[in-house]
Amino acid sequence: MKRRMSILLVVACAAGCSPSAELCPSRYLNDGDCDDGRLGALTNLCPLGTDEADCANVDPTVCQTTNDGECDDGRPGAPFHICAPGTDEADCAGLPPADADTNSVPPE
Ligand SMILES: [Ca+2]
Ligand SMILES: [Ca+2]
Repeated sequence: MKRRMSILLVVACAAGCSPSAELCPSRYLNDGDCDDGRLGALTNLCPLGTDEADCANVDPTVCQTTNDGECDDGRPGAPFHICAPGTDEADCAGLPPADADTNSVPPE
């Protein structure tokens, strides 16, 4: 029974492991780092809302990834959006400033 389940998981993953998978890999659960990509998270390795144990006490107004060399505050051109607009100024200096008016509203 156990063996069959693990094979099934491998097949399902091979068919399409994508960021939209519903589960956070167990290695990222309860590791003390918020990994589900919400504002204030340390990483976005897990789908939003799947790392509740580690993310419960995260302050969404505090960027944990400042000065890591990657812009994380979701402004236009930023590769990541795990920090509130304007909170990763150190890494986002070369990009246009975050604009609260247009930040979360896609064009059209
Ligand atoms: Ca975690
Ligand atoms: Ca950063």
